[in-house]
Amino acid sequence: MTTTRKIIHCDCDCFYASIEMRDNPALVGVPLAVGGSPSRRGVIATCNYEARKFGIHSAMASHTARVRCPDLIIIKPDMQKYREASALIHEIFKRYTDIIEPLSLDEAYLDVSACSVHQGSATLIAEAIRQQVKDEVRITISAGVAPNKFLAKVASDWNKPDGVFVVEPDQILDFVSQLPVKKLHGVGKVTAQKMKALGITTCKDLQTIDLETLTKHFGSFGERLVNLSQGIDDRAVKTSRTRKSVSVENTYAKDLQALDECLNELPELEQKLEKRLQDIHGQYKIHKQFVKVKFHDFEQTTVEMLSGELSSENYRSLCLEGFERGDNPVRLLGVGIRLQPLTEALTNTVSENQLMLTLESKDIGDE
Ligand code: TTP
Ligand code: MG
Repeated sequence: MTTTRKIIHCDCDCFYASIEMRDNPALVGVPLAVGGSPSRRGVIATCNYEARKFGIHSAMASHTARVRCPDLIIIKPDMQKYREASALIHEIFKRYTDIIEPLSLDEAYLDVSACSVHQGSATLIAEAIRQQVKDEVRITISAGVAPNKFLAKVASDWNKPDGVFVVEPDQILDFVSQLPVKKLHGVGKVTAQKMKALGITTCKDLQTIDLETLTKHFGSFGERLVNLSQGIDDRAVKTSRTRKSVSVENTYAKDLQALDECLNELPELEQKLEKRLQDIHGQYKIHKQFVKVKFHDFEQTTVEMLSGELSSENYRSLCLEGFERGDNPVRLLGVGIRLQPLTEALTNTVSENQLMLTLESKDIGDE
């Protein structure tokens, strides 16, 4: 059964950069990025739309960004300011509904099905939110309005920046049919490539493939693909996120015999973990780090410690402790972090670095 809801997905435009332009008008109209220093292997957190014309984007090395646009101004992130703006925006959301699912500091789903303001028109509510953010926070926020989360998220990107796009229930099939499969949640580069090989590039193509074939190629994701390709998505807006930890692990073809061999594997695992964290940037603050060790005899142990950041040194000492518990060859190593949702973090005072799960946190320069 499908549920009909009124969902708004709100997403600020070039969030960190918008705040910086708001606070320093000299930065308006010129290419601007927020991120780490090019000279210290820094990374771009975001950039304004002028800078995007040069092909600059989030997670790009600041050095590369400078090469693409020598006039680019790069400023250090000021997380405190961004958190304050985020809290103000959240207050505006709360005027319309309590069913809010923040995805990051600048982005949230709102379920306004039960809201009676503006005759219950989600379109008018979205416009009111956009106007209030403009008036009270002095930045722009784009919105997508649709009967479900998937379509609302795609829609908020449709008329960015400073835009709104509405998908009415009777427009769903037309809207979704034109979408490239890459727009589907869960379809990354590899899956998109696999689909391309099967002649599938848009949702319209996907609609013509039967469930059996999709299951054969994409496993249990097949059923979800059938639904998404028709614009069906029954996920509710969740007010408190349930994810508690993120981890990556590796089972080795040949057991690791000594502690040194284990320590040598850590950098690769940490890199993988950082990659996973990019997907959920801004949603959580790091609470703990842990290492999991499974020994040759299948005994397994997990060692953890309180920590607000991803520290390689911590992983080394956790690994040492774990290894010593078994003192046996190791067949599997894992590294991970335990998380607290940002909603909790927003109400606590948290230290500067705790919220920054993204790459740039490691390389903040001081230009
Ligand atoms: P986004 O909403 O992904 O990007 P944006 O708001 O800068 O631009 P857009 O107009 O396309 O929405 O991310 C919100 C903020 O999160 C962004 O301003 C900076 C931060 N961020 C990072 O620190 N690292 C990243 O890799 C990304 C994607 C974002
Ligand atoms: Mg944004």
